[in-house]
Amino acid sequence: MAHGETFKYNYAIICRIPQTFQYKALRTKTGKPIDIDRARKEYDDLRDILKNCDVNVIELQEDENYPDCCFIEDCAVCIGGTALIARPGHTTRQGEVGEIRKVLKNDLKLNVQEIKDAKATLDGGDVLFTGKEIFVGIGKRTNDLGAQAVAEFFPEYNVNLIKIGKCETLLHLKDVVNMAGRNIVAVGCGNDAETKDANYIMKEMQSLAEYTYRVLHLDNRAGVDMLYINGRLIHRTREEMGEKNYGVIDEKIPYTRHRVNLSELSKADGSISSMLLPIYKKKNQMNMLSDITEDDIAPFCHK
Ligand code: CIR
Repeated sequence: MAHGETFKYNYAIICRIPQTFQYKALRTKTGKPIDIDRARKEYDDLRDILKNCDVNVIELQEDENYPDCCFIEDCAVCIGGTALIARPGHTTRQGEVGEIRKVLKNDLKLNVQEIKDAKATLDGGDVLFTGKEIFVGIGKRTNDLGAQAVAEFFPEYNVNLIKIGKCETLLHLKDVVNMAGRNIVAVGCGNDAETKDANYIMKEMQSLAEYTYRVLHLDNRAGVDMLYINGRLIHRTREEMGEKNYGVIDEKIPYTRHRVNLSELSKADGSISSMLLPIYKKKNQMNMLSDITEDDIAPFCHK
């Protein structure tokens, strides 16, 4: 991918929130009940922000059979014109990929790839693309085979594998690290256990990385929940991340910012990036299979 094309997207696929989300969404912490109307309002706000970020928003109908279907990021890894269909690590989510596959293949005509090994699991939320290389977290949702598939299907990038199984505070790698801009990695600490996990991830990333990045330190998970897209940063509200983090972002990020409250969706472990599949499709990218044979071209070849 050419340098100017990283973090540049022209489509974003999102998926509406089903009614079943309210009581059946997977949650690592069962605490306060989810207010579905508020969750849908958060989704609408994010959709409106995306529409202001120079992307064509493709909105999928919710599927009541899949309470977590709004967390579409976990269903595929899309980098450049290639879309690798994920194999979600939680059984209740595995069927979500069917609809996504159709859109990526038939509507967007991307180069869609499948992981053949039935034992592999891979959630998109475990894959961090820095624009130059890829980090994959192997833990609760993604296993070794799933991570190896990322390396296999994106051979043009250095793919670094990080074991996150022992990080109790992490469901996905991107709960703790996200890109805040070109070459800027944001990392989120928090309570003792969160800080321990964040320090471990940063150490691993630093020892594996082929490139160097600036690090933006934030002191809670809401602070690090962000998405860099088309030269803009979408992040959580001041109220959710606190004054200190908001001040750090104010000071360090000079480009356009959009704020979204995600407090209901985050009760089911949702994050900004989890809500969309950003895609860059070259205008005239066509997947044509040639049926020309050697015999057809032989008369035109001078030996
Ligand atoms: C789940 O447990 O699968 C959903 N409730 C949350 C998924 C969030 N995905 C992500 O951050 N990539």
